[in-house]
Amino acid sequence: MKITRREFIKCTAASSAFMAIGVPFSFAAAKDKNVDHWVKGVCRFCGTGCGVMVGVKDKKVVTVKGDPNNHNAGFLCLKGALMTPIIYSKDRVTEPLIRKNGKLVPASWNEAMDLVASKFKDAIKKDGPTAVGYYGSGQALTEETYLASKIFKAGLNSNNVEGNPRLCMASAVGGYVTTFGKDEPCGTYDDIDAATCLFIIGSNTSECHPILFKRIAARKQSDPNVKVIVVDPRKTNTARIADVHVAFKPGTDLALLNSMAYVIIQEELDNYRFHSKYVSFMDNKKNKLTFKDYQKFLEDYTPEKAEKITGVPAATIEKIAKIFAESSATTSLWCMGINQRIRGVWANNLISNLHLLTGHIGKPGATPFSLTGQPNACGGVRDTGGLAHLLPAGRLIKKKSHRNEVEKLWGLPQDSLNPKPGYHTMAMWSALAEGKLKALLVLCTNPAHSLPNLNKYVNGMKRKDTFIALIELFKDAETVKYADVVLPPAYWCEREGVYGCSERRYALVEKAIDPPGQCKPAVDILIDFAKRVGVDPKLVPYKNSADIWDEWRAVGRPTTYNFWGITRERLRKESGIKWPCPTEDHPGTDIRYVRGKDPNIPKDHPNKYHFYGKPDGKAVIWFRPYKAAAEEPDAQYPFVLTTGRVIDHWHTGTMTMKVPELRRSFPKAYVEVNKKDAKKMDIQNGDNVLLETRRDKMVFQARVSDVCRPGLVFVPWFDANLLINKLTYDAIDPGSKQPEFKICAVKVSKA
Ligand code: MGD
Ligand code: MGD
Ligand code: SF4
Repeated sequence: MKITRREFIKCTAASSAFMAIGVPFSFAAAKDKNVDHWVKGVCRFCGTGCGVMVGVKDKKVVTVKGDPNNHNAGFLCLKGALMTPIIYSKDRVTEPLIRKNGKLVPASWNEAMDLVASKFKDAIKKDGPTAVGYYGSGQALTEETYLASKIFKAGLNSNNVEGNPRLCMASAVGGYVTTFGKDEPCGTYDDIDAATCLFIIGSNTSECHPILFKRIAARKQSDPNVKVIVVDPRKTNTARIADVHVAFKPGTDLALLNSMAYVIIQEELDNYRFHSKYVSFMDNKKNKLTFKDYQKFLEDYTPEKAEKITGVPAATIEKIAKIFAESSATTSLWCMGINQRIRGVWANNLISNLHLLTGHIGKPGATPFSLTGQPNACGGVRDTGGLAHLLPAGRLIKKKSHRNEVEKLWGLPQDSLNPKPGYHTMAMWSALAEGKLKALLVLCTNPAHSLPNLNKYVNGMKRKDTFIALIELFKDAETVKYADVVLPPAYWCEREGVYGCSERRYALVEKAIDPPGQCKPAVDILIDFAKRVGVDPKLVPYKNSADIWDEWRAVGRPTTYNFWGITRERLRKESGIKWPCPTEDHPGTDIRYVRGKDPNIPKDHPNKYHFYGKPDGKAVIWFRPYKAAAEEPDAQYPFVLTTGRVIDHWHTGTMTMKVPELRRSFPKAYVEVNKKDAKKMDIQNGDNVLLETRRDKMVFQARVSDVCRPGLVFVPWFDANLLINKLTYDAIDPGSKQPEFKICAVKVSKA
């Protein structure tokens, strides 16, 4: 089905109109006559993980439509529907490139891989295994991240395995693990359809998870009693459908959430039967405390006190707390407004606190649901243990019993895995800047654009005595400028592998076409790398990515992730399966931690709820005090700068800028300024505005509106010509090590 220009314009016009309320369109109804065959896959972009069907004609991808059998029921947003031109962009890297005399020049695979291997071997010989590392992505396939992590941790004895999920989901992982003892959400997208209150905090769902927003909007339309609360300092498109939009002072979520808990208890809306049986109470020092202690802790957060911190009227805090607690089923959804903060883990805990306090958990429509950003941050990186402190399926590097279990599964001698966690992302890029890390393999991420406080880290990338091998799709990606070798990968549907989205759903991306030129699947590149660098061949015995999947199933089997039943054959037939899924005839799991729903809980378990991640089976309500952002506004830098996304661009724009329709809708970054602030500074729409932080300054065109609350400015970060990350701050959450992209102090003036 090749869509004609006329049909497309009709579709996009309809889409844009629908997009205003976030309702996407479906190509499903279009005729299929110009397609030879359809191949099943998953959208390349966001963590919603929509199922797609890729239309192939004459060995070329000609179109993409929504998979009617996946959770998206055939719908896609524009980014998903318009993926085709990206595949055929003239800017693809189609042959290996190596830097000679400062310039990247074509080389054979052999020459390029020999160079990469020799640099890694030299670094290890000179400075030991911690002088090398891998920096990956929540967009790489599960097989790729699992393999890279195994090659470095088991093959090279280096735990320097990180990736962009550290910039994204680390606080959510920290939140789930500290509250429930296990990572990943307990509910699924189906909860949206059953919720009577949707509490959306720090998520612009409409632009960043459009197909889920469609579901939220549909739910609200279906029942007038459904209430939507949006907590975001900007009046985003998501906020437009809110019954209550709380445009509070950025960075004050902790005070607001504690205050909601205070009101819930004060109004006797807590579920005592639930929390007295299934919850324990703990302070920051991990002292076990009581419900009474919790009440006392919350006295610092009466609505009146919280009003002073958050700028939200006490009556509004009371109102949203009551809606949250009184609804028959509340689902919370959150994303980067919560995670990208120096107290991101705490903020995650406090959202779960509200669910544990009210018992809004483990029932259809009632769940604390962290939205994942990337299509495979959950399945690929969090689950396979593709971070510096993790081993596969929730195991920890620091735990001897976990290491020993993995050693056995990987056929390694006992106690051979390195017990010391490697560098987390920001430490890794600092180590490169300081010359401690000598050689880095980078896959499917563009750090020279996406790291915070960029100047500092890019200076490190420029060092002559360090080596970066980059596996990258496009010549014009910012990081290519600093790479010593660039290796050409097969893209998305040019190779096969699994993606795992926000709702624990694993789905297969099937190969539809051959890659262009000399491009190779990353799995092949990694295996070649392992062989040349001297990794024991027994560690990489795979013939194809399906072999890696089977090993990964076996490695997950002894854990509560247990997805043994998700075989490749099933993935080919079904449009995704949600783990745990212990056997081949198991349908997958919607609700975790509830007897009869979660296969990890024996049918005869005495308790209905069992939080098996914790030794006592109880989830934790944490006492987390309010703490301000790392860099609050002051007299010199009086505004807050926040950064985020727009609907039509993906991250660093390397892919979406290749799609004319998407590029046209947002050709350039801009700065959103509140009307009242603009008036005071005599700034009109389209004027040049200078933004200056303690790290750098840059000029953007103004968009004057009431989207940002006064005192806040917003810049989208997709534009490689206006790298806003030169201005952002790299303070990190001490628990999750995730940077505070969402808040820094800035001076704003008319340029
Ligand atoms: P952001 O725009 O980063 O997107 O998805 P979101 O987190 O929804 O930030 C969300 C909101 O946080 C913003 O509206 C901002 O105003 C708000 N915010 C800022 N400060 C605060 C605060 O102090 N408290 C609260 N409560 N909110 C605050 C991100 C997600 O999107 C991710 S992580 C990825 S990796 C994907 N990327 C992506 C993309 O690049 N483009 C598009 N179109 N969709 C995407 N989907 C995914
Ligand atoms: P992407 O544009 O997704 O951004 O940051 P990045 O991961 O750096 O980079 C993916 C790269 O992989 C691109 O260069 C693309 O061309 C390439 N690529 C695409 N497909 C393939 C493939 O199949 N194989 C290979 N090898 N390469 C491929 C994301 C990161 O950014 C994230 S996840 C978050 S949540 C942060 N959010 C954020 C923010 O909210 N504000 C600011 N200011 N900065 C942020 N940075 C972080
Ligand atoms: Fe792709 Fe996300 Fe859009 Fe679904 S909502 S089509 S996964 S970008």
